[in-house]
Amino acid sequence: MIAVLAGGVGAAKFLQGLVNAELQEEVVVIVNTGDDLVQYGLHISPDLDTIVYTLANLVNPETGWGVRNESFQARSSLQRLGDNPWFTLGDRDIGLHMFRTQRLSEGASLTQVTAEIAKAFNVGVTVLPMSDDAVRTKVLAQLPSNDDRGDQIVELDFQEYFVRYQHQPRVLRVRYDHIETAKPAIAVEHALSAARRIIIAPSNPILSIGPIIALRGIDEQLRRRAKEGDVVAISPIIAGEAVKGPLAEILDSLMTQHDARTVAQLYQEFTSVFIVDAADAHLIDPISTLGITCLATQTLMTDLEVAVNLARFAVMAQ
Ligand code: FO1
Repeated sequence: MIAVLAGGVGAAKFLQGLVNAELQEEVVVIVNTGDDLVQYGLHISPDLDTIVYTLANLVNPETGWGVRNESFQARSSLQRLGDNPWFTLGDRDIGLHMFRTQRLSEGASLTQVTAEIAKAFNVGVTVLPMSDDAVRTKVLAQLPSNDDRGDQIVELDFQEYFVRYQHQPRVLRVRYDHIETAKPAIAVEHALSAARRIIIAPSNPILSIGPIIALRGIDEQLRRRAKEGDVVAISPIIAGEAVKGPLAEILDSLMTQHDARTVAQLYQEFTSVFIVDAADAHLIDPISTLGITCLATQTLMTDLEVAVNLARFAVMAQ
């Protein structure tokens, strides 16, 4: 079994490579739910959904999230009613959130509902939310001076920071609300001990992977598996730039640097092998001094073939 720790879009592309790599091995993906939110009473799990839609070949290729060929009638109704829906939900996508919300209200766990969704969408991997408890990522941010609240420092819910404010505000701190009391889902702990290899996908280490590692006991499990040489992480930074999203700015703000080595430092205790892009081959030596094996290959997943090659590389890397 191969277990993958995953955020949204970057992880989903990597998983597409992994399922197409014909490895004849079970794949279990453990997904961040710190980005989850409730909108219009609906429980939305963006990272889980991005992975399901991508593996079901239904994802919108332009955005990397949401459903392709969507309609937005519900959104039009909201606008007519004077609402300002800053979080875009397409009609088909809303159906999925309605199902999840209904099943949760009936007492099903997020793990159960996610399994039902993955089955209905014919996703060939086991998709696990990191926890059945609500952990929520909060971002302490400096609002821009042209904002209504003008130049203030405020704590934002993750999607407010990411979507409403278009990840423009400077990030001063990130915390995971309820992390002290939340438990990892039981299936997550089982997967991490049963997997012969654990791969940390090229996702944001602070916003996407951070909440998973911060769950009680997961850090210990990863430390132990890393010592045994079983954990491989892939850098989401290439030549000092994030492939997608605000990672470079966040690393700069919180760690004062934003190259692949900065990410390797964050994963130092939790990983045995760190994969950087060929463009960062000059970082192999500096990263090796952290006590991690560092390897370089093409990590920018421009098409499925590259994703398949990267997945094979990560599975074999030692
Ligand atoms: N990202 C946006 O930039 N704008 C949106 O309006 C938006 C809506 C949305 C709806 C459902 C969903 O599953 C994802 C959505 N995303 C949107 C993506 C999401 O905010 C982020 O990609 C992840 O949370 C970060 O991994």
